[in-house]
Amino acid sequence: NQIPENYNYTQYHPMEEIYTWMAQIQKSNSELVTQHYLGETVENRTIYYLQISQPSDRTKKIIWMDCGIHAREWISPAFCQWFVKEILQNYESDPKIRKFLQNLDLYILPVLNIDGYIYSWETARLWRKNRSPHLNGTCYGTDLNRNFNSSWGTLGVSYNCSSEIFCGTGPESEPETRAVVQLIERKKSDILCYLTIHSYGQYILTPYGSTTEPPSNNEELMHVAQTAAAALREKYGTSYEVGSTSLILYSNSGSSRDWAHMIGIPFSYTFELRDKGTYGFILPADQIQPTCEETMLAVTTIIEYVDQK
Ligand code: ING
Ligand code: ZN
Repeated sequence: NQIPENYNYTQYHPMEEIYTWMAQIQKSNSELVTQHYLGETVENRTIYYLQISQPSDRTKKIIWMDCGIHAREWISPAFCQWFVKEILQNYESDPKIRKFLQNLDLYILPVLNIDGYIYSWETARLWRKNRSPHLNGTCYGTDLNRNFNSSWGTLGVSYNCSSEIFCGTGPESEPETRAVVQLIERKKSDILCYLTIHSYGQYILTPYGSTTEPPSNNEELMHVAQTAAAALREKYGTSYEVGSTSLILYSNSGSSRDWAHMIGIPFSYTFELRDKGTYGFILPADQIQPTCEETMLAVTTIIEYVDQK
């Protein structure tokens, strides 16, 4: 397999380069990788995801991972790209990867909130939301992680469109949210695991954010996340806290992770990558590699576990 050699995974990349990277990855790994259309953003940009599947006759379960739901969390798209690179580079030599690719398809969405990501590069580094215009263009942006149909609009949200946590005008009011929902709904009986990658804070968050009532498989969800956090820590000693959003942080409604679990996807987690606030969203590029290496260990731990189910 060919990984485009000129791509620097230890730098952050503007959206144009990520589009080119996606096309190159599919082109040079056409046996394994397919680039699919997911939908369109508010500003009519195309959202793609990559499917990594080993050719096979059997129907396989799916691991979903999305990155870049929040514009300023640049380490998140960097991790999705790193993850794809690692899988393609190592699946032949690494028996663990080979094994789970026999049973599982990986669906990777490198950047969901493309308009916001571009805005964060070009205009306002700390932009979080998408770029939907409201009140005749006097304020912009819905928090996509408050826009899903999971107790929408009830907790930890704002109805004011100038707020960072504006939940939108209704559940799934945003095209970016609907793009994810349509695909996941279509595939949900095959999806084992839903991972959504954010920063920062160093947490693996379990459902739910919208209620402190634990999900039915809470013990297993917690056990797997703790095992993943332990694997992550092995690499550089980075500590992650594990628990439900509502219990260890604060309550919020309309998150994609809550929604995914509520529609029946058993393993649903939010990752909050490095750091704990020293640099926050502006994580220096020299931390991309260690962050991605350690996160890789956590994510593959989860994937190996759900593969054994
Ligand atoms: N954090 C997520 C957010 O949507 C979250 C997840 C929710 C964390 C509630 C804590 C409490 O806010 C980030 N960083 O986006
Ligand atoms: Zn976020």
